Amino acid sequence: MPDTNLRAEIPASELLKNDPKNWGRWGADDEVGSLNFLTPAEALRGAAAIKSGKTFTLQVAMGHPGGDPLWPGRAQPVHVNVMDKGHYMCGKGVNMVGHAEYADDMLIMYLQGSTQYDALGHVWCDDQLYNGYDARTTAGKMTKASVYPIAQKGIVGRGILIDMARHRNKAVLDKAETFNHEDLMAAAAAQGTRIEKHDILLIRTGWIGSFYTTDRAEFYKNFCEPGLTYSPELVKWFHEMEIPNLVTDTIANEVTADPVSGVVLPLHNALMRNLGVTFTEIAALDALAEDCAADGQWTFLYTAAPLKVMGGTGAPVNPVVVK
Ligand code: UVW
Repeated sequence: MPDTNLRAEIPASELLKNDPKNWGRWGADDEVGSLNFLTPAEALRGAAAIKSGKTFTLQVAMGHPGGDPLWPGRAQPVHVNVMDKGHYMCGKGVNMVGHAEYADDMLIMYLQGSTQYDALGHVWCDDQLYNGYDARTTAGKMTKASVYPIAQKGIVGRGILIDMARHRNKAVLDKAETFNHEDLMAAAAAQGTRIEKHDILLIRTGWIGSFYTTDRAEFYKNFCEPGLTYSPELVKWFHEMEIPNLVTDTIANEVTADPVSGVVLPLHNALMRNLGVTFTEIAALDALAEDCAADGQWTFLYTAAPLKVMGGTGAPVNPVVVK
């Protein structure tokens, strides 16, 4: 378990107090934040990055026999067949005229329990969500900044993959290993590409891939994922680059605990709550990264739409990339 209960010396709001915010930028009722940067022109810029038509899907398997990668404390999904051949064999199947039979099932899971989009209101501090919405609007069911408006809009634009693990000559970044925007730009340059304004930013650390090959106790021991680390300069960079969407192959898109302040998940507040950058977590990026390294093409069309869960704090998604 990460030490999420550890009382940091500095509250998140104090740490971030001088950082930019996009609140009000797209109106008092906005619920999709930086996705507003994804205009039709950005969809065309993404389409212009298509060269071969090769397609990749970025969701991890749901209900993997070895378990699914989850934030500590969240329970594994429960997948139950409520109708199958067994029901017919013991006379409990639903009989239909013409004798067609069927299988049915249900899945009980955390909405953040697979590759998923976070709602902009998913994490907050100081009793205020993205755009200044009152945190009490989360009670019972989110009535502001839920995942539903994100699902309604959909995400289409130019994606760029930065393979931080490859850049550091590692299969997987270490626990608690950090990087910043300058590292991202250096990795992009080493890949022979450049991060452009309004790019959908995909970052590979190798972490989620390692979940399936690492002993579970070892994976969760002293839990601290590798990832981006907070600094005012990093937030300024995201603000100026107008990044609409951050996609990573980690459970929470950033180093779990900020190594300087000890604050847990400060970028959820700095980027998601304050700037409205949408977060896509637990993405499967290994196959895409292999292909990008092989053909030298690190940019592509990225498309995604989470499930339309009304009032959801997040929702599963299977993004599609076309190279
Ligand atoms: C938490 O909610 C703690 O993290 P995530 O954004 O990964 O779901």
